[in-house]
Amino acid sequence: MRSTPSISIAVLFLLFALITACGDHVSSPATGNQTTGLVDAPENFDYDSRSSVRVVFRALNNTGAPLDLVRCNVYTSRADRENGENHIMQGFTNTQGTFATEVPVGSVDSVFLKFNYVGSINQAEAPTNIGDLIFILGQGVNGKRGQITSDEPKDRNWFAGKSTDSPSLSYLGTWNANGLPDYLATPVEVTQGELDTVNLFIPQGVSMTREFPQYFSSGVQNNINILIDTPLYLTFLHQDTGQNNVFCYFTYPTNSPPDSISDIDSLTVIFPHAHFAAGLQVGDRVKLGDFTAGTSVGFAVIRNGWNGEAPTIDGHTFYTFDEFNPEPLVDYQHFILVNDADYNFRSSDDRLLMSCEDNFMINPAWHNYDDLIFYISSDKDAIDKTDIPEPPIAPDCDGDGVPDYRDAFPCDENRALIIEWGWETVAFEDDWPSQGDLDFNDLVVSTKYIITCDWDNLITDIQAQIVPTAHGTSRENGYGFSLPVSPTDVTSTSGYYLTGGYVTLNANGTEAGQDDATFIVFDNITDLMPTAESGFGVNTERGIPYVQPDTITMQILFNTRFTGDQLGWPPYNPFMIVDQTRGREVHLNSYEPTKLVDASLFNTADDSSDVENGRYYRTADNLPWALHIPVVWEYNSSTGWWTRREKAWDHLFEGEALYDGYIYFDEWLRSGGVEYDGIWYKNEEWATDQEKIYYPFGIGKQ
Ligand SMILES: [Ca+2]
Ligand SMILES: [Ca+2]
Ligand SMILES: [Ca+2]
Ligand SMILES: [Ca+2]
Repeated sequence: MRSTPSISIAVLFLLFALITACGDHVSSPATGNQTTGLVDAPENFDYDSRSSVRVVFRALNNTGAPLDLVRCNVYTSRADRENGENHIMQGFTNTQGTFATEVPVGSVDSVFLKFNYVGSINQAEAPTNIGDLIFILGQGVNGKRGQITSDEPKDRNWFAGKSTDSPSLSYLGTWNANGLPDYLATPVEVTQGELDTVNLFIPQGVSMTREFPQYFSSGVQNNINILIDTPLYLTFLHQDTGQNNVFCYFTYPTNSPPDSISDIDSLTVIFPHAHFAAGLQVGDRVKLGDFTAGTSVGFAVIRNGWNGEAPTIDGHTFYTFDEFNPEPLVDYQHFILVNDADYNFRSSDDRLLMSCEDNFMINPAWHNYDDLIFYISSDKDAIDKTDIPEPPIAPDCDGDGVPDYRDAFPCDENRALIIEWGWETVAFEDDWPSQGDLDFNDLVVSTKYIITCDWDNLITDIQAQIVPTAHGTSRENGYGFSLPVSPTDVTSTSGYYLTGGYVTLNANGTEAGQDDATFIVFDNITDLMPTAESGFGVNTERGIPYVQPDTITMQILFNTRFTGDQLGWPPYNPFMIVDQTRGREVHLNSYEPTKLVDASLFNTADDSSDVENGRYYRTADNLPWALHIPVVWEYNSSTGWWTRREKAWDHLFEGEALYDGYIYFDEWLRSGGVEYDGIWYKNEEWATDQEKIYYPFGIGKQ
């Protein structure tokens, strides 16, 4: 059983710390003898735990024409992608249809990519260890259509259904082994303008009943009433469902609609397997037939009716007549039909857009009706468009070219998207230029950056969320970061926490006297996060109650716009200011100090910097004073606590050397980052001595 130090011992520690008034209280380190178990790191080792992958998004239509201003997203989990949250990178395609970016991937094995654009295969999962990822809309990653396999069939018995009636099936022709019709008509080009209309008709990830109540008002027509003899074609635009659906039509005299499913003689199969996995491409179309005036055409989707060889039918079928649908209590609408009025105004034929929802409904507001999307084309004015709603025109409130529905700031011309960089950790040793005890807990800071860009992917402002999670020292340390741009590029800075009186700011909140824009987040951790009466530092000692950290939120606005490559990426160039001595600043190794560093400290004690040659913050053995770890504790908004995240980094108990807690750290060093890269810092049994790694006392291991 773990023993708990008594208060008196803790008080003694505190007194000792106050008396010695130096950093770590555990056997104040003599220099040079702290590397037990450690070997040299290679001269050129950069300590960069981040792995990154280059991702190139290419948005093209079905004839290869580029699609401009399509939003591209990168996530590190499938759940984030499905929720549209925590995108680690976002950007818009340019006029060539391209968005290319470097993406930090930490230790994740795969990334989840998505175009916010219907009208093709628009999402993919790709491993992070295969080099550059090129994701072409509609074609998958690196030519591999890996994301188009169907889901396992889901439980089909949620509802018994109102009716066990099923019409018979009839066919327009044969199909291949995947269910692709042999009777496809000549495909048509689907232009960006048309795809934009489809995207406006069915924006990604919205509740259709909430956003577009006009599609659901009583009296809307979801069937096609033919006024003039015409052929009808159905053109495939999009599939966003795991179900292997069968898509069908049926006819009836306009003046004698069916009263029940048993009034429908047969369903004619249009697409036996309405799925990209069948080999369907955007623009593929089928001629339904030639229809005479006075005929009406309805549609039906048989949920998961493709059995791998042929269409089948049962009661899990959704119709354009709401009252035939299987939900037992309410006649839910599963289809949306809209009049593509803009196209019809310009064109010599007519077009209606149609989409459907293939899930059984409990609440329609939960659904986005984008499981299958088609358009229906006819001769001019051949279809009665009364009671068929029109989609909204695409408003662009701020006129930046990004329509409101895909502009994260619809009425702000300076902003169009948000990149939410994930939480990361920076951990410091504060004995610099002496090596110290290598517990790397003298200041531990979690950072999250929210980066705002305009339509051209240029950064307009950043929000820094900085959470000091621990300080295992008696020194009054501060924290800041710098950006490789001029202080005059900054309009304003807000949210910093300065109490020490030794930092001087310019009017725009950047630090005075700097060539690079420098931001001091806090200048004295002990004001921000005071040491408890019975403890030494905060959140580094066994038996001392955990202190919930505060979050400092800083807003930095730029008056010049920067690319991500110009500004760099979080955590930028972070540094600690030791014990309120402005010149004693500690950076990640090889990162340049700011102009206010006390350069006389370089190459003293254990520091072996070579300022002329850009060598900074390394010992003779190439050990660092600060580490950037691309994972973190996680804030749990329901408990209000920072809690352990599985596989995340936790800092060490006071005085425990990092290499004793994380047992593969030294192998990572020795190999110059080849061995155990991206995993040495995982707080898992195999990689750690759990006795040495901090856990929140009073909360316990989770
Ligand atoms: Ca806009
Ligand atoms: Ca905007
Ligand atoms: Ca230390
Ligand atoms: Ca310490």
